[in-house]
Amino acid sequence: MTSTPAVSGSRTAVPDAVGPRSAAIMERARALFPGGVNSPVRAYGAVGGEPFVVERGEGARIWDADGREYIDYVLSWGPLVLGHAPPVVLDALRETMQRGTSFGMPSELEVQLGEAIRARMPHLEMLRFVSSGTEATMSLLRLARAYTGRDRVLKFDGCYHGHADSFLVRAGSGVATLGIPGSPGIPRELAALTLTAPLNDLGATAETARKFGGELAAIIVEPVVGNAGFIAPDRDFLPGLRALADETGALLIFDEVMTGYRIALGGAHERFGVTPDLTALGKVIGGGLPVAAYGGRRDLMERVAPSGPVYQAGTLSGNPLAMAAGLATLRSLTPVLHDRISVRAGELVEGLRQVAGRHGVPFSADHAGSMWGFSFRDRPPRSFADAQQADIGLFRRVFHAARARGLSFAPSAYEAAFMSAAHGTREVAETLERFDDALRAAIAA
Ligand code: HOZ
Repeated sequence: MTSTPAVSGSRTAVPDAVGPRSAAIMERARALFPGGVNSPVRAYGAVGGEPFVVERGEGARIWDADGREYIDYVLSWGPLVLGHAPPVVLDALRETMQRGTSFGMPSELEVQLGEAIRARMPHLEMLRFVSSGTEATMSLLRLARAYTGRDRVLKFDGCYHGHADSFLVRAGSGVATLGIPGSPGIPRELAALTLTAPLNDLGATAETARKFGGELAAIIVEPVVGNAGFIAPDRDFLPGLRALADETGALLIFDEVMTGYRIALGGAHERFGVTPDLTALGKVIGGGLPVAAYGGRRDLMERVAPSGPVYQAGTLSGNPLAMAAGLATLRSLTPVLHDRISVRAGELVEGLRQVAGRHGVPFSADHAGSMWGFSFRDRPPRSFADAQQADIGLFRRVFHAARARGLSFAPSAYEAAFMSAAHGTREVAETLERFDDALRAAIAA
């Protein structure tokens, strides 16, 4: 696959230095963890230089180990829709932990969070809590294979569905960011069962789906893509996938780990009017603690153990602290609040467009609810190939110039950004000012 090489030794690999405490902690981290990190994109492989080490967060802002402040648009890669350390979540955690931190037995909190999710997403007739998005998508694929008796899965170039073997083929997120091959360590026979098609290309998708129709267990997609940068679906794309799944007998899976409670409170089903058979959720439903879920049609979910034979289990699944954080988050995220965050995301995106327009650089930015992204190309990308044609060198320079001015963006052109309830008009205005200055510096560099 075409990919962006990791930066090393180039001019852009010498960005503004991090502070001495961050540098010292990262040196110790590198002796412990591969690349000094516990998830690859954080290592700055795509932008060069060194990550700052976060000390604390509050509202829309984070502070690093050297006391530098940043307006944060990473927001823990999506979960923090209320911002950092929201009192409502901290209170729920404090109250819950007095009664114990984990039981590995049924608790009412699981039922409450499950009911809260189903109230917004009624097509999740049954669900199962797990601890990460990877677990959710991996379990869904097993279920789809078991239900259909078929082995192949169709995914889209640049979509990332976690790091299970079957999904690391032409994947987005860290795989695209670091430009590493999609599947070392994955048996060739297994990778061969994963088919891919270009995003927003129904013709190519239909050709592949029909060619392998009788062998296709599932079609899986991020309804709004957040792992190849931000890519919105064409109007007919998701309905087209629904029709293709129906035609071939494959199950349609929406990976809403990023989009859930971001593009609409009811997710893609509400926003686009397309109902998947199965859905993966994560991030927001855990309010910053490790929670994910998978669910969908009752007749499918009843195949999951112990109701059915498809096995999946987890010691910390339904953990009370994680459930409490998720529940506090979802209860706070009213339609009014969701709309307010979405409007603010729209204001930011529009402001960034105007700033970039004044500097005369190719730029596009877009949002769906509180999920957003920008790209240094004239038109919004419609596919991973489009995203790869953006000016990545300019992205790297802007990233570092923005960081030096107190803006925290994901260190990769292939990740979406997020907005929270804590980002007010003041944060938007400060962001636009800092971005303007950063863009000026990056263009001059
Ligand atoms: N791969 C996730 C973002 N799409 C998480 C990255 C991280 O936590 O470092």
